[in-house]
Amino acid sequence: MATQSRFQRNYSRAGPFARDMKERPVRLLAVVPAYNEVAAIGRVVSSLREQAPSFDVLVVDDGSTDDTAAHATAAGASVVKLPFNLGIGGAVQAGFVYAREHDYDYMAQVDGDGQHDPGELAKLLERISGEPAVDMVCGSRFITEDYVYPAPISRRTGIHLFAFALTRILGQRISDPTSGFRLYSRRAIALFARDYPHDYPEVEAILMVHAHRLRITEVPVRMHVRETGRSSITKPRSFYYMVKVSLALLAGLMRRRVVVDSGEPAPVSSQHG
Ligand SMILES: Nc1nc2c(ncn2[C@@H]2O[C@H](COP(=O)(O)OP(=O)(O)OP(=O)(O)O)[C@@H](O)[C@H]2O)c(=O)[nH]1
Ligand SMILES: [Mg+2]
Repeated sequence: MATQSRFQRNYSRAGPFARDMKERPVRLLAVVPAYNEVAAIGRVVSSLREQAPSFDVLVVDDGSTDDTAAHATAAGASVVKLPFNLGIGGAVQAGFVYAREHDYDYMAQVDGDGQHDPGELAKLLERISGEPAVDMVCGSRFITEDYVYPAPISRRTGIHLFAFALTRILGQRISDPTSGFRLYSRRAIALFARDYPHDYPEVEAILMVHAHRLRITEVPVRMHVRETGRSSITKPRSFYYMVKVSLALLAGLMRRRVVVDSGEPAPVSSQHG
């Protein structure tokens, strides 16, 4: 069934997703990074089109060696085919660049393995347009106590460790920092189109949002476990994941960034001579 958030219904009053009579409709894009997801991608695209029909759907085929791109096209998605495998970060950043170049107002990120439920995008939309305004909304599996995400204890422990660290750093509760089910505002799209972590990017991206003084929040969602394809976090890669992401967090904390508030002069100026 097609879900429509309060946000969408409000904007619908003056025409489909029109903010008011003068402004253009709000443009929504769902980006699906996909690497060898032939078994799931058709279903993911169809369910996005049925359950989140206000979103355009872009599959970023990350150099797959199977028929992921063909199945995505057949199901009705636009497809950007990367010439070789960049990894999740590169694939998602291609989505940010596409969203920025095509002037989208909000971009959702949805996994191509069927773990996320497109029907729940309505919740994320509702929150991003609510008060106070935020730039990034993450779907979290760990907010409500009446739902236990069926992940191995080792995986959950890793997630909770990063959640603890980010909660301390940001000064607000972050419960699911590895979730790839996210919605971004224009400001977040612009930031990540310029600079997005390439390898296991989700945790580091939250730190970036904080460092650039954008706002983030979470909403509770349910997720399914991956049933087909191959996870990027295999057993041998788990150790690398923990070390790499921990180091990235430390480096991110030490990194100097030019942060500009609206009205401040440009941080870089050019001179003749
Ligand atoms: N494995 C893998 N996935 C990629 C790559 N590039 C893009 N992706 C896609 O990125 C999304 C997230 O990757 P996953 O491996 O599912 O990461 P995850 O959801 O944290 O891990 P699982 O819970 O084990 O599925 C999926 O839609 C992948 O198809 C890549 O180079 N390797
Ligand atoms: Mg997954």
